[in-house]
Amino acid sequence: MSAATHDRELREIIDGLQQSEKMISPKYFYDERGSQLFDQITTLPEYYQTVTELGIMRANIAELSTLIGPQASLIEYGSGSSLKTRVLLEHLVDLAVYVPVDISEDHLLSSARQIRSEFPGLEVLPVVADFTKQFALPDPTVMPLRNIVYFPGSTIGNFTDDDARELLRVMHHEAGANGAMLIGVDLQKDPAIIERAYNDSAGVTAEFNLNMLRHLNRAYGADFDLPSWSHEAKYNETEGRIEMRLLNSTLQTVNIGHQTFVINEREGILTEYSHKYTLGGFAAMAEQAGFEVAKVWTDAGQLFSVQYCVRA
Ligand code: SAH
Ligand code: AVI
Repeated sequence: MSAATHDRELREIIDGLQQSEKMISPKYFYDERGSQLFDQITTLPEYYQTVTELGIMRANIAELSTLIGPQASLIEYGSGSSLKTRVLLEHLVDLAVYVPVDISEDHLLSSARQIRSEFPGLEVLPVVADFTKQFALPDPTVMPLRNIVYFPGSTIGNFTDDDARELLRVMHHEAGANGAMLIGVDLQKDPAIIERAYNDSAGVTAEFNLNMLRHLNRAYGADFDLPSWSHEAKYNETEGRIEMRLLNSTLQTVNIGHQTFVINEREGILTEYSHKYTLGGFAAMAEQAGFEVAKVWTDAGQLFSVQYCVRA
């Protein structure tokens, strides 16, 4: 990471801690350990999202492949371990290039190496970037016929509606006139199912949440007293979202950069929203960003959806 990026991120973290409710962006979950913990989450029995999305992709891959067509450029936002992408890579016809974009540098680069070894004929051009900021896309060797922006996992739900619309607008621009977006969108359902997915019995989500403070201590020189913090995830029915917080149990002083924060006993830090959508609600948001939802696939239980969106 460049010194300029480090300074910008440090300012952003300090700014979040200065808000009336302290908050830190969920992108700070993802150092190498955070990415590994997320991979573990995807295998938990309570975390229905990954297995359901994978099932939807596998069940509909022939239709998906026809819609995407040959010689596309596949640009994936927040690619992580590119698990679901493999279904696409195995079936898309003459893919021109795969561009995984992720903030978690080491994890992205080792995933890209792995993909290259599994798909030797495919050009793989990883981009280490924060996709909420401007970043340059690499030039592929083979000219693609169209751009497919791929955004699986319902990572869109980690943004407020305003920020999500803004991100979708960027993707709309990236897709270009004849391109498309393929996006995984988690759906509203019985809140008990959702809360269980973020309060797993093995405690992996709690570790994932707490790892954010470990990451801030290690990479940004903070001194959070780790044993004082615990995990909380609650579904807010009014907002249709999980709200994840870290809760402090003992009054402490935390130094980061040149700032000092007094954090009270029982004070929390908001670390993540995970919005759950209705099909209509997501379509309206996508429309405001210039997309028309052309096709929606769901599972039998209507837990999750995969949506193919084109320019309206
Ligand atoms: N797409 C995968 C991983 C989802 S986890 C799946 O569906 O299973 C979210 C991923 O997005 C992580 O790999 C994380 O590192 C990445 N990420 C989160 N915020 C990001 C940001 N602002 N810029 C780039 N990558 C980000
Ligand atoms: C990446 N993102 C969509 C996950 C989610 O479900 O919101 C991150 C996560 N947080 C807790 N568990 C998983």
